[in-house]
Amino acid sequence: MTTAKRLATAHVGVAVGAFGIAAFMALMQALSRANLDLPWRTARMYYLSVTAHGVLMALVFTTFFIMGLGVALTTSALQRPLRFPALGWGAFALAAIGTAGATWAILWGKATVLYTFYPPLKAHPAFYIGLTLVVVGSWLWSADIIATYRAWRREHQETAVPLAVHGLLATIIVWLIATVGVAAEMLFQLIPWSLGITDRVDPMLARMLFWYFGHPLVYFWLLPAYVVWYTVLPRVAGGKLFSDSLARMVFALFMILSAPVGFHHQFMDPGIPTGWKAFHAFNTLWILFPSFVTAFTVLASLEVAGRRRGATGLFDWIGKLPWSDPLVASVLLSMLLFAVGGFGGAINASFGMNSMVHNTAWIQGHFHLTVGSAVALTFMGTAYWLVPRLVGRELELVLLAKVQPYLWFFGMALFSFTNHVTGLQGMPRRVFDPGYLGAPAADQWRALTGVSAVGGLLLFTSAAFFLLVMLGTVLAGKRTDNVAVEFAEPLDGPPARRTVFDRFGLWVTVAIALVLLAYAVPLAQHLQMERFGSTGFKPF
Ligand code: HAS
Ligand code: CU
Repeated sequence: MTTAKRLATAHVGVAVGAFGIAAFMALMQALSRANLDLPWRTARMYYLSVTAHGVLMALVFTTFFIMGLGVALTTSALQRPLRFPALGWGAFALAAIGTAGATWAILWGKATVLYTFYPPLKAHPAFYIGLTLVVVGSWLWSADIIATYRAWRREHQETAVPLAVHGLLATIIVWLIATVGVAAEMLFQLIPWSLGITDRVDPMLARMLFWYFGHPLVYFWLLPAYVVWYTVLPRVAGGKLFSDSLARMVFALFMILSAPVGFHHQFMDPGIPTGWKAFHAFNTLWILFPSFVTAFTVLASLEVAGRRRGATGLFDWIGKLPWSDPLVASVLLSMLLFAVGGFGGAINASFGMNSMVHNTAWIQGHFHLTVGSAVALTFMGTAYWLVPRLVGRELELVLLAKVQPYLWFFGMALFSFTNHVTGLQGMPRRVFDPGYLGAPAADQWRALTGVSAVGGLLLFTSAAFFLLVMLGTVLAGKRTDNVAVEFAEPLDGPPARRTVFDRFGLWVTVAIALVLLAYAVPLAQHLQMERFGSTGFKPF
């Protein structure tokens, strides 16, 4: 096993472990929402569990999986080892230590602040410092991938970088720009405050910094999934990538448009002028475009695959796709769910309509179709393809791996669609009491929350299948030498030389200019106001 493979395996291992704990928490929440009287059911347990679920799924599972996938794909596509293997291990260790600290704080009931950790809710310093270490670890990982790319570039001055690495570098650029915001929030606000160095914190500034980070964060999750859709899926499905340059254009657009949109999470917040919110709303509508292009390009690639498998009619290529392959099924089903989730995103982003859905169950419906399906289901499918190649063993318990994506799909459909509906009926998100403190509509919501709990059960079963397949493969899979990581070829052949899409410096410059345009004035205005701040609250 090469160092890169060992490092990638370690990352995926932590990711899968975090996923397992988080999935268990989710089961308890789903049952608790359906008003099932579990013996340990209290508000304190509920919020502890939701915090653990959100942090471990959305922040830990994703980040570690992306770091592992990044190492594996970069070294395979560039056909060279990591530039600084020790740095890679250092990054892993730092992120793992940080995760341990944050997880300890949550599970010991010292950080019941949910995954958005909005002040004035206050957590133990280990929570904030732990998550900061995860980010610092991811920065070191980014540096290593960039250094590996630059070493390759020195020897290939005019060649286009392999598409998978293009997408990963776009991911890293989005991430580096985004994390400036959360680093500032942690270092200047939350860490000194939780350590008792300052006694007040400005929640509005914290929310601005958080959402400056929080929206591009979702594309940090999504872009690696897109990398798999563009560069791995067409090959496994037996086709070719429909267009290499469209894919590069998509990644370039994400580099520049991911950040200047954060106020679409704060449409209902006071203190931000309406004009600036509207500007972020327009930018958000622009960023729908690269996902529409992705829907087109990936579907076209799948059509190519279906036709190469013998389809001749208008739609029979859909049936010809290998729907029983775990990777292909995971991605196709995640795309179907994402089509609905993306549609919901456009509604969220439409300034006025946001008032209808903000802080309702609609939002958890939305993000379980995006990060919980487009991303998480794609990552699980990717693990079925990648882990055997990392550990040199065949996939074990294949039947479970084939069924698992379908269980996830149906579970998520039941869970998310019902949450969209109850959200429109006004059911708030993040409220523990299933009677909603006597809200008259609570009876109306009850049947659908029951259905969503059934969805939760299916999802938990699906998650358990995934864990069994992973454990089985690593421990008992048949040894194999068939470990090559291979990528889809573009229909029109690989690009002859690097084009404008490969000029990362240019995209970074435009991205920074757009960030300044979208944030400099509202941030400066906010800082000029008299700010009183708030002391901390620890409800549990
Ligand atoms: Fe979002 C809230 C707007 C995408 C995650 N989002 C959230 C939150 C999360 C999240 C976690 O404007 C909650 C945060 C919290 O806790 O408060 N979101 C959007 C928009 C998009 C979008 C415009 N979100 C994502 C992605 C996420 C994610 C991706 C995670 C990975 N979101 C919002 C807004 C809010 C929000 C507001 C704040 C709401 C509020 O009030 O709090 C877009 O990027 C979506 C683009 C996607 C598409 C879909 C393309 C479809 C494809 C598949 C096609 C497949 C087909 C069928 C056709 C346009 C690529 C295939 C057929 C076969 C045969 C297989
Ligand atoms: Cu957003």
